[in-house]
Amino acid sequence: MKTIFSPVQLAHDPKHEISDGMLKPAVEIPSRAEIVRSRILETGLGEILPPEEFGLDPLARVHAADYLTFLESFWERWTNAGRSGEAFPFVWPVRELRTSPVPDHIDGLLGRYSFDAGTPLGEETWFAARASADAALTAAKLVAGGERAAFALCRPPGHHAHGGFYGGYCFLNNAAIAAQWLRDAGAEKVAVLDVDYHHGNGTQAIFYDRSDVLFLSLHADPLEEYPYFLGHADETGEGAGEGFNVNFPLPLGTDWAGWSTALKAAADRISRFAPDTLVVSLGLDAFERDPISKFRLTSEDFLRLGEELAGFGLPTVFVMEGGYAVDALGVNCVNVLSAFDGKA
Ligand code: SP5
Ligand code: ZN
Repeated sequence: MKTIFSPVQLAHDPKHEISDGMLKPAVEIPSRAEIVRSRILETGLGEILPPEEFGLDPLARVHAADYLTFLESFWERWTNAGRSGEAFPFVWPVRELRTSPVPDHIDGLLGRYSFDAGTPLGEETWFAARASADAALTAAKLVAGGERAAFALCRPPGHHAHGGFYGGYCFLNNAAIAAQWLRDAGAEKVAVLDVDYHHGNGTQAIFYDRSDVLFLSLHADPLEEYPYFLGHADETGEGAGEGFNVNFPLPLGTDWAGWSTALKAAADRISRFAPDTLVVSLGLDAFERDPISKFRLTSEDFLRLGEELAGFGLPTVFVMEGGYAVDALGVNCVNVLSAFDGKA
């Protein structure tokens, strides 16, 4: 299958993140994309094409206009405030605090438009995030045009980004943007299956009240794992979307046996929904040696995942999400894609 990737995506190059309550080296780094790109070339998965530029309109179908303006103007505001380097929010409008009026001060803005301190925002972030979203849109367009599947080598990732705030290394929700674009291009029903180790809180929230986009997520139980505040099994959708959100929170330590049981249940739900197109939020951080995760999938299990996904028999847009065992990320990611191609 074809891969979509732009070197502009490498320009977002964070040095640190705040996680585990401490300032730590960033894990969502440019080499993640480079190793996947090398593995694609090495294995001959298919052509690697640059994204088309889609402009702001498809982003604005998913994200709030004021949020996009914040991301676009962030660096100017940050430097005008005398700041330099990567930015971290440190105060948020939780519970009784107000989200409006939106503050004028940069520190207020950072808190208003984020949900964690683990996601550094820098000079090039906006450009890299846009290129990443363009990669997802280009892959969606290829599939809408008749390709069986396409791979958006997205980075920065997207599934933690909500309509109006960033977090979890994510700024623009690439999978949601692709799913919405597919709807707008004529697909009546789209399913988004999120196999990243972490719950896809942003994607869930974006489609929570809708029945035209089915969201399913296999992830570590939020009682024990990031993002902690969304991803429970009782989140089933609301209003018209009731029954169109399906979470599979799984215990830490889950291996292929437990994970694939949930995958089968997800497959059944997708089959009943009968979507025109499937978007896979392809996180590879369920891997046994992932440095920030606690599932036990092996590199061979990612081959099985690719085969299972091919078995759904759907036009499929793969959108890369997390995965931080950089040395193995190329093999694991391309294992899914090549096994899919082998069975498709
Ligand atoms: C896209 C994606 O996978 N985002 C994940 C964001 C997770 N950020 C919080 C990381 C907390 C890591 N805790 C590791 C504990 C073992 N050292
Ligand atoms: Zn993840």
